[in-house]
Amino acid sequence: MSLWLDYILTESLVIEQWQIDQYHERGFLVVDNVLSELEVAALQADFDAWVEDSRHYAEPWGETLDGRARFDIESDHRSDHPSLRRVASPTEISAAFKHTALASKVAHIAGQLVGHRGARLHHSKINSKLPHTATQVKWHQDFLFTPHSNDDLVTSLLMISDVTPDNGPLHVIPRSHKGPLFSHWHGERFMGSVSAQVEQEHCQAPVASYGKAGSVCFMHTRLLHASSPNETEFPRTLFISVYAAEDALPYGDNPLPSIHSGTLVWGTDSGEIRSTANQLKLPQKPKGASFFVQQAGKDLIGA
Ligand SMILES: O=C(O)CCC(=O)C(=O)O
Repeated sequence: MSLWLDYILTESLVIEQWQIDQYHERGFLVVDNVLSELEVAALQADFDAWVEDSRHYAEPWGETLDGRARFDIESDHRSDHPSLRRVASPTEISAAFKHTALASKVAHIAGQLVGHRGARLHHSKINSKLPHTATQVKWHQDFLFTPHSNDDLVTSLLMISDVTPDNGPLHVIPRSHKGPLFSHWHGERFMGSVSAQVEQEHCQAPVASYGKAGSVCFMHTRLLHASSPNETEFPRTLFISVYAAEDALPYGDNPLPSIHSGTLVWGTDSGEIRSTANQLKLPQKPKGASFFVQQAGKDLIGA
């Protein structure tokens, strides 16, 4: 490598080696102040407009590439109590979200954590818990939704609002990425969550991940995680982008296909495929607007 190229690569590193080591050791890493107040404000403004829109709908609405709804609402949604829980692929309808997922420090840090030669965006979404809303996420591992030929995938969860220990933060099981992949099938149905027995045996010592708006939790794709409803008056809004090593070949359907899926966001494209040993049953894609319907046992597939 030339000295000049070496210099450019070193200068472009945005986290340090101890942070990369911590991510690999614990399976997650929280980095504060990844985005500036101005950058977060642009994301918040677009999101606020979608929440205002949601007051006019009683069902999921909008359309994404595969014909499913872009905006998904919780069962407690009303015009005077908005409960917009998901915006799928916001990069397609907002310049601010597109820039964040494809060209910001979030993408560059994800690239460093994925390692190897480069990283691609796989999909993105907003998960929102507005004040006093019921949305919860059951224990799961992301890789069971997005299997690839190798598991060098990282999920970045950018805090658009302040996330506190009380407003429904993400909970993770440190080091669980070093353990097995647990089936998310319950009998003949893909439910998008681990069994009650796995939860009992492996999910009893969770750690909350929280921080100021602009912070990001980077999470390994095998890490067990979940979150509870928001019973506070403060919103909890996350912009979630999933990145895969550029040499990881996706298996099965992308659950949130987008015109930006597969975009190289860091490093180079080697043209190679790398495989690691994993065994799992392919997921079912939800027929409804998002995986929340699968976890609630309300999806039509297999019903
Ligand atoms: O929104 C959350 O709290 C967790 C998000 C999550 O686990 C997911 O979308 O896979």
